[in-house]
Amino acid sequence: KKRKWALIATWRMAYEGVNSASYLLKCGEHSSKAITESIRTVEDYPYYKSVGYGGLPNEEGEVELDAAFMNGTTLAFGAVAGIKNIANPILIAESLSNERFNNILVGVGAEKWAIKKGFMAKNMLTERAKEFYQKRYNQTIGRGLSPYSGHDTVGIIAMDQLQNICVGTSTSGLFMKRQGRVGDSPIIGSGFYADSNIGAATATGLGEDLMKGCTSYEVVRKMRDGMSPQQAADATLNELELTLYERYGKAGDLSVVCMNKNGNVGVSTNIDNFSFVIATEAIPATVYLANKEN
Ligand code: SD4
Repeated sequence: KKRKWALIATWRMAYEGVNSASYLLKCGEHSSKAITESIRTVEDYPYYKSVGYGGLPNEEGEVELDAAFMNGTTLAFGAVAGIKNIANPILIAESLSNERFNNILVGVGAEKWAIKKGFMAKNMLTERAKEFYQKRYNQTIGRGLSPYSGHDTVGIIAMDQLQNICVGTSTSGLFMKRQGRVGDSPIIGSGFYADSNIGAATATGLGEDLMKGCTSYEVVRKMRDGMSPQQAADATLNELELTLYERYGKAGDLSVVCMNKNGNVGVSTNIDNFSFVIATEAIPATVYLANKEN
């Protein structure tokens, strides 16, 4: 069935953003606007500990953020990694997607460019995130356990009424990540990919494992080769998980959401209670849960 417009997003935290973006799409706005506005909403909300303002700090106690944007009609993309003290990484990523060169900027270079372009500087570390950091530090590193768990990236795919598909991601990455660590979220093909002639995908979970499978590109490739969104999402995660088990005897958390050019969606995960949000002209923004296959 062909949708007029559609949105799908990772995690419940995307709900408010998806809800407001659904009005934009209903009014005929471009999907790029739906992505930047919805992700900006998630970034600005201080209580989401894994994205934007209020995001959790790295090992050194600094909030370093990753974000990306891709326009599936032009294949233009932009991304920032390890950016500090800038209010909305998604807006910087989107603006970089309009450049012919220098589409991915990291750290100081990304910050300089953002300031030059007039984006807002902001201290992204909140007292609440500091407290949480300390608590989690004591519970994990303090007890000799790995801190690298519990991490959510917002990834949103939007198709507008002219069938333009755009995708965006934003995250503070792995909790306690090393300074300068870059995850899958700003890496084209891994954390996100969009081609309006085929569809789009975006991933969340352990970046180091998601990158091994070029997860988002693989989902889109499988849809190009004829799979439905659900088949493509399942097959990609099953194959990746199998590969990881073969080589390492284990796999990190892996989840993916995708959409084809008709606005039909698919979701796959290897965890329980992976929440995601869908909105189309037929269903208002709704939160669903997916579980790993047995
Ligand atoms: C990362 N994939 O930086 C991100 C984190 C994430 O759900 O998505 N967590 O590895």
